[in-house]
Amino acid sequence: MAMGGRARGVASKLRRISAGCEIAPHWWFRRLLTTDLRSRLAELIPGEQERLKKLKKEHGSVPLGQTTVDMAIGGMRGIKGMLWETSLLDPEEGIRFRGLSIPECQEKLPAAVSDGEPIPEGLFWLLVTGEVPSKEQAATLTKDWASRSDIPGHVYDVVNALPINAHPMTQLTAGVMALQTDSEFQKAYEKGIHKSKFWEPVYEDSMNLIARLPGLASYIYQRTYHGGKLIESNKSLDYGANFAHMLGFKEPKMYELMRLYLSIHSDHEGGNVSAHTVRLVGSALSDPYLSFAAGMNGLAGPLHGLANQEVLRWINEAVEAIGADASKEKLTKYVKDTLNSGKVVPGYGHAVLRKTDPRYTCQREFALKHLPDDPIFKMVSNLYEVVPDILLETGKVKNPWPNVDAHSGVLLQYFGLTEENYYTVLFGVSRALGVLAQLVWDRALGLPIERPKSMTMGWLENYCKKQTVTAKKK
Ligand code: NMX
Ligand code: MLT
Repeated sequence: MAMGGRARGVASKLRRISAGCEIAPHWWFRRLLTTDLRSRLAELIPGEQERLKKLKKEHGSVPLGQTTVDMAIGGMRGIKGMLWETSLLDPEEGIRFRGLSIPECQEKLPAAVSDGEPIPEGLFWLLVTGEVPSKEQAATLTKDWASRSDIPGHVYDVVNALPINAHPMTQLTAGVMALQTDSEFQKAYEKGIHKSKFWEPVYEDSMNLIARLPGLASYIYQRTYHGGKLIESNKSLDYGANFAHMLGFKEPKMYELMRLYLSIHSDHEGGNVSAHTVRLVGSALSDPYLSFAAGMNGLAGPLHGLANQEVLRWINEAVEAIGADASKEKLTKYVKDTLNSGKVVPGYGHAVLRKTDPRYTCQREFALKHLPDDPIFKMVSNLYEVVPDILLETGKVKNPWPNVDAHSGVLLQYFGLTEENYYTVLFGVSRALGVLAQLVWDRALGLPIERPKSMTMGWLENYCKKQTVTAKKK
């Protein structure tokens, strides 16, 4: 069997070390040997704290750009105002998780099957440490999460108190709030924990929450759509496959889809609504459950995570109205009718991206590999041919290209997960990986409470008048 990229890297490093060409730094061996994420994190934190201190001391007053009135009234677009370590978004190239693009993650991170998709455990290790984990390190996380995954009975009671037709995202946030009774951070804070140790219970809460989300989310699915049958978790499966299993799917390709899905939706730097909300709420030292639930309420908005549900509904309506094999002319009319009725075209556009989202591209590649002849996939491809030009014609849309949500529904539907109102819950389970990895670092780095300055219209008007007078005098 061919050696994977990481194994080749390790082998060549070992060769260079044993040939005396290179001295192995002690941390390099530790990095390979430590299979416990918390220990590895504890090793990394002091260095990162020093790095931040140095950055602040040496460059604290370097300006990062100018803020304009447009930015202040336009959703703070373009303001560089946050530190976020786990990922960085380039408008042209898309997301990089700790420096790795999606194809690089697919190549380097551990997979469950040969040439398969990365498992979320590997991605989480990468997000937390900045290091590509070994298979053993990722497997330790699988076990660790499985051991933390039991859900207290009252959580089901809280979810069950909601009517069956409550939106699955409402059920999810209620369930996460019910899990909060187990918060280690809250207990430790009440006991007077020293702030240098905040990250420890935040790590424990984050790991427990991530471990319990698939159980909670799959219960919501079973309860809402399949009569409430609880499928026991299969602890021999990895996180993504076990989640698919608890949702009631057995097809190995669905396991692969879930691994890919949970990996690519995890993080999209810090400014998006869900991530920024988790950061903001966490900055008040609200525990990870409170912070994550708040972020999920933001993800539930149709301009953010709920767009995946909107996309599939919109596509299914198109299939009904004009047929799955509709001509480009008919599709064009359908898209224009959507715009003319004062709605957005779901799954298209982005606040930061200016090219096709690589998360769309990798899902397209998955479809080309596993469902090339699916008529709905073909419609998604045909929409790609017509939507961007129509959006450009409006003269106002800054990014006419598809985002992650334009493609996810068609894949899920193909494998039998047809209930589109549930899709944002999947997004939420994945988003936990990124925002909670960062939340641990927020506390480890001692980031302060967030509090940007706001202004009234009157304040802005006066300020701008004064600026104009001063400019004229000069
Ligand atoms: N369909 C119709 N109009 C659009 C679209 C679209 N897909 N995208 C942007 N516009 C409009 C936007 O509503 C605004 O109009 P107005 O001036 O009348 O208010 C104008 O174009 C300029 O907006 P932009 O600066 O291009 O986009 P902005 O950064 O404000 O918003 C989104 C970004 C993502 C909210 C927007 O593109 C959108 O509403 N897309 C459709 C919903 C969607 O797919 N959301 C999912 C995003 C990804 N995610 O998972 O979170
Ligand atoms: C996300 O994944 O959070 C979305 O693409 C929205 C964003 O980045 O603004």
